[in-house]
Amino acid sequence: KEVTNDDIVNDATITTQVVTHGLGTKGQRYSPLTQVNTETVKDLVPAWSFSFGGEKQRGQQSQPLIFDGKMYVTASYSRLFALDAKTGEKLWKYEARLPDGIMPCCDVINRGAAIYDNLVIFGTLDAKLVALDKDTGKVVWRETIEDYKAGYSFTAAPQIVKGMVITGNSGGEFGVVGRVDARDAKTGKLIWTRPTVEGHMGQKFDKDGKPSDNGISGKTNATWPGDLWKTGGAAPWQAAYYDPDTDLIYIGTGNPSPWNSWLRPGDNLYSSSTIAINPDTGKIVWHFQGTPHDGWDFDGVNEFISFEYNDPKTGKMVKAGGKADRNGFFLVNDRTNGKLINAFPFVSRIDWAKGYDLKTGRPMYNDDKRPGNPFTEGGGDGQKGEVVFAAPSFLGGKNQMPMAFSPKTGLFYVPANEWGMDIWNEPVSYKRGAAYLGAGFTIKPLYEDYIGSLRAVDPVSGKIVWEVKNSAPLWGGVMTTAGNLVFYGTPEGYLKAINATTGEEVWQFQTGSGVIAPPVTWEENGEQYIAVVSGWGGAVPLWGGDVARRINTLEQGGSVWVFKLHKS
Ligand code: PQQ
Repeated sequence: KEVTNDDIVNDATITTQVVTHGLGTKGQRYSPLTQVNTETVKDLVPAWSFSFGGEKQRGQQSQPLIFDGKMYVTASYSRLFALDAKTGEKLWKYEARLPDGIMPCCDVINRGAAIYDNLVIFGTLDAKLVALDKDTGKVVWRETIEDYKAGYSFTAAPQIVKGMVITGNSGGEFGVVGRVDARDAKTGKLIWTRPTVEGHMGQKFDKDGKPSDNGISGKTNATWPGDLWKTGGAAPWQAAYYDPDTDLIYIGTGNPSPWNSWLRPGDNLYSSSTIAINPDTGKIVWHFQGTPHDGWDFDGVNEFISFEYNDPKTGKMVKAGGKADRNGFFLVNDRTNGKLINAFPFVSRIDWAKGYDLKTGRPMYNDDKRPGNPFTEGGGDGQKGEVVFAAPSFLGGKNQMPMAFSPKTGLFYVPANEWGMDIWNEPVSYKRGAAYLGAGFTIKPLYEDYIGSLRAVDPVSGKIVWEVKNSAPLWGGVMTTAGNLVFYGTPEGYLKAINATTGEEVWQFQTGSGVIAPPVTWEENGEQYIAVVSGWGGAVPLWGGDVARRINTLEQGGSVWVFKLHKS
């Protein structure tokens, strides 16, 4: 049995499989399954667990895929396992041979694979894409995305759109050039490439591999001074999503390089933005920049999730997209043209801006919360600019962990974090393959009793309907179901189920290590299964400053857990 384009496009409603990152290419992470619901969830028990083994117990962020009774799940250090979805029995394993010099910024994680035809496709930390025969694990094709020695890496899950595999790249902390690529999923051949830093030319390739320019990303040099656009970052390091209705690919772009914003006056397009790309041409149809001229490492890579609502004033249905931006604001845009409809905080404290002007779509900055210019302040010695305290921290009101949207409740379920940072600027110059920040920082908690908070967010009213606080920062994705449940994991090791309308906790299970990955669900032979990967790691223990110290008792791991209802 092979995965077809229909399987991909209809993944959100086919309950026997999970063949896309996001439980559907729109990424709503909503399942219509109801067997596990607010009444029955108390009987949810483990069906099996599988250990990734090895000495390489590090952060595990993979969203498993399910097809034809098999699970395909990636693990730290660029590994991929095929398992029997019912028993957990190992069918095969692929382990990439990684060179010594890989440069992932934030742990050796991977967020999952894509599956198409007879292939399971995933990206490796040395910035390569590998397609494996899904039945044998044998390599069918392998392509290099970019040179890992220049700081490129790959951590995201690829997405399949119209038979193409869509990927971005990582490396924003090393002055790489962000890029979205489309490849023929069956052969790995490049179809188009779309740089996400203004000034770089995109290309489309014909059947014989002959390139033609498909437009420059904006005007050359208009928003970057001098040569800085050549190393501008804006890495789209998370998954792309696709809405068949608008026929647009939506992907977020990361921070501009370097972090020190005084070195790069201007908006620095298309950093920290949502961009909508035509899948046939690879051209940018619209962009919305959440943090123009970012000075706080507010990558805009957070997922842009298509949803519909009825405008309370006109009663008309609006084709919207929602994004819980790393910068602390929940942004709602018209997904046909990018126009900003609504912007409101989803965290309790935001220092860098007062809000957005809905007319212009631009943030209203608090200028005194931009870390100071080392060349005019802090003694003017050119070494260290004025330190400012600003919230959210650079790890964001939300980071890589994807939120979920329930068309049933009309609510987004957002894994948010409350923290701030001391941040300052320093001089820096670009050196290939070296960190390119020009900034220093220390993350600090805002509150004694919690950092994480799962929040039910109404995208129309801008209200937080309920929240469940968590001591450690939340770092795992969310799933919601027609059983009126919200599932998410915690660094403390729990997978939890919450009543989607009330916020009441109705179930939890201790997985033995921190959960920083999104759960999935499917059914087989009339039984609903729920799976999540467990294994603490990611950016927080590496970059979390005072917060990392507060939670340094958490243990690493590496396993998949699968649950179903206990039959009495
Ligand atoms: N990855 C994590 C993680 O997995 O926990 C957290 C982060 C990344 C960040 O906070 C980043 O800023 C970040 N930035 C880039 C980039 O700019 O290229 C890549 C990644 C990544 O690939 O994981 C992260």
